[in-house]
Amino acid sequence: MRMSEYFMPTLKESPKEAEIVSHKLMLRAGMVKQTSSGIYAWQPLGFRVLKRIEQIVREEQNATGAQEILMPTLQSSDLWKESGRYEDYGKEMLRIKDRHERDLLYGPTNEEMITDIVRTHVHSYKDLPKNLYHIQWKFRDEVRPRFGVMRGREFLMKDNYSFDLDYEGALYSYQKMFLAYLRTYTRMGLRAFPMRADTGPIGGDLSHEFIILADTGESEVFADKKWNEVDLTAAGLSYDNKKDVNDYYEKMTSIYAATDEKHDPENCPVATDQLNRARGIEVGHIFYFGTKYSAPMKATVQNKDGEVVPLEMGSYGIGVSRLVGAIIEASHDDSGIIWPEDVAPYKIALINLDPEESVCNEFCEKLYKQLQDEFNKAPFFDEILYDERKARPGAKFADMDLIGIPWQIRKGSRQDGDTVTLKKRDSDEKHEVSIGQALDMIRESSQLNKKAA
Ligand code: P5A
Repeated sequence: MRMSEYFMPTLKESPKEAEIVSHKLMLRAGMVKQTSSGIYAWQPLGFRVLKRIEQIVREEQNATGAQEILMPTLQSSDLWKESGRYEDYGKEMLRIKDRHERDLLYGPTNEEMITDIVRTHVHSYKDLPKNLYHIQWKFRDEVRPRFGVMRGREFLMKDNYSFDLDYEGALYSYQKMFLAYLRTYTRMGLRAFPMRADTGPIGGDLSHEFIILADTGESEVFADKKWNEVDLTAAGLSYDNKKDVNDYYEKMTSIYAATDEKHDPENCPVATDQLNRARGIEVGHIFYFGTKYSAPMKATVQNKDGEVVPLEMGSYGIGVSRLVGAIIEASHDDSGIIWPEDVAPYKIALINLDPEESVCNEFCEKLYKQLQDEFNKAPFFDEILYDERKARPGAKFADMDLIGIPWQIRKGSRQDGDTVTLKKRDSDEKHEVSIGQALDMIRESSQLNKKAA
């Protein structure tokens, strides 16, 4: 993408309405625009990051055997009356009437709708287990939408729903998701801790939140200091090996960590001096709730003995749009955002410092094509941002640091032949090297090798 043509409305100053650093940086980088309270339009740079996060979530879900579907944003109130949640959900639910005066609502979550879909088609234990997910916009009329996309009213969620014959099967489904979540956050450059949590309006009594630590986090969290050393990558395990999945889950959940709702200072199993107290952002939440929806909604199957039993269910959510803000909270400096490579809107920035000088300009134009040929996967995932604007070098450096592109190649007319400056955004290291050496250094980075392969 050529910066001279790009729609990237960056701002020099932090807008007054933004209270936390991720919100400030998202506005300054021109990623989003608030269109009403807690509702955002995603501009090109922000949209690309959102799509990258969505794709990582999708790949990790598919790896577990979960199947992607798409349910609508608008739902009929009838199903919610069946489950009993229509009244319970209160003012957070946006209620709408159609021209026939029928009650609709903008879905805050989809337990009812998926239960209805599954009860229509699944009637035998032979059809189980099933795990279905979608990535869809939700609406919750939050009392206090704030912190930009972090607590929006309209927000993008990945939600899936598992259906099993019995408790044992449901627990295995839960544990696979637990593992998949750790892998998902790791790929985004995050350390997300699984913590025992309250279930709120979703229900059930087994639930974990996935929390990343940040001073601006909305929940207070308590965790055994042992967590500082724990490997959260969940690497090397197969989802098909029930015992391995179970052992890993048992190991991780045996180390104490809880959010404020679940932490009981009187009965905390960890000594006070062994306990870390911090603030955290909830980037995911998983629930096992058994037959809470299937029983009242009569979603049943026949078991091996011919008995009709309600389905055992769980649901699993990841805050896809919240993650954009959460990653920035975890990864920034005074100059701007530092994107982890796999979620960066572009992997490589080429900064042409003298677009009006013909030798420099020709070099950069040729290099731009070469970079696109080597690193682009598909046109949609164009990896190269090319700054060929006629602007001061300082302004160009500041913009590239603000928007956080991981690899930056600078070329000016004062540099001989094929010498360029390669800058790494995260470490701020700069290397004066030949373009060949610069590309070797970029290729050595494992993620880019994978993409280019
Ligand atoms: C699980 C999937 C549920 O809704 N039903 C389907 C269950 N869980 S949850 O904890 O309420 O939400 C899942 C994740 O969505 C994100 N989230 C939000 N993101 C931005 N703005 C909001 N207002 C908001 N509310 C929830 C969180 O990351 C949460 O973990």
